[in-house]
Amino acid sequence: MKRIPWIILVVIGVFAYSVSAGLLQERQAAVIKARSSGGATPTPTPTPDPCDGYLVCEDAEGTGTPTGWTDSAAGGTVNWDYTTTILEGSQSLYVDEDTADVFTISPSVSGLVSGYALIRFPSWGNITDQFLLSLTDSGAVSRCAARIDISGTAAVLEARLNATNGTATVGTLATGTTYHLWVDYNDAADTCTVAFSTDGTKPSSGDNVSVATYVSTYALTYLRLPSQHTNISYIADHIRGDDAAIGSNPD
Ligand SMILES: [Ca+2]
Ligand SMILES: [Ca+2]
Ligand SMILES: [Ca+2]
Repeated sequence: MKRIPWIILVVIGVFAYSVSAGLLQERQAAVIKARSSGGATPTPTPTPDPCDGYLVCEDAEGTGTPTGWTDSAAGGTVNWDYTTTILEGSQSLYVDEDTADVFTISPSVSGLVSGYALIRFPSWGNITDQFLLSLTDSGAVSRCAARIDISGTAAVLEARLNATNGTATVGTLATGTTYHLWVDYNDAADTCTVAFSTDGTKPSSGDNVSVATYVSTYALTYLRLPSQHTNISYIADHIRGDDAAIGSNPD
């Protein structure tokens, strides 16, 4: 038998080694891939989100008018970066006379619709029946609202459902105090309820509650913080809106 030249044996040997080394590398890569994809994925620590579940949630902490809000400054100013008196965090909203700030709830909601805000009056003059916080329909008509009557150093609130007013609160508000304010439209009960407190506990009845009753079925599209009179300006913060009741000290 003819002998195979040694050089050919060397070439065959090198080729076989290369192929086996390549296969080994591929196998190792596959094992590494399988380990990395099959291993336990680290679970990130959840960051508490105070806005979870709310349809409207604004603390005025960013710069300028937040997404979803429209400023309507007919004769005054709206300042979303107010720092003269801060109700919470590092900035608040200041709504000056003859202005309004409107959040568009999309899609509109019906059933039980609630609004909440921290609110404080630096100063004021006498006014009656001025809208403060209201839930309005797609035509921007106020359907369930908190209205304020100011006389001297004291103010009272009244609920208004469509055009029907509830009895004004016995409890009064003053300048220079921060209040928690709730407005609830309840379609099933045909009521609009306004409540306020200084400690964050939501009263369901008593001196600081006003209820308006009117047979109604409204879908609500906007949460408005209006200031429609030259005698009223206020600071607001921690603004919430929801299609469920907002209770005491909401997140
Ligand atoms: Ca704030
Ligand atoms: Ca801001
Ligand atoms: Ca109804």
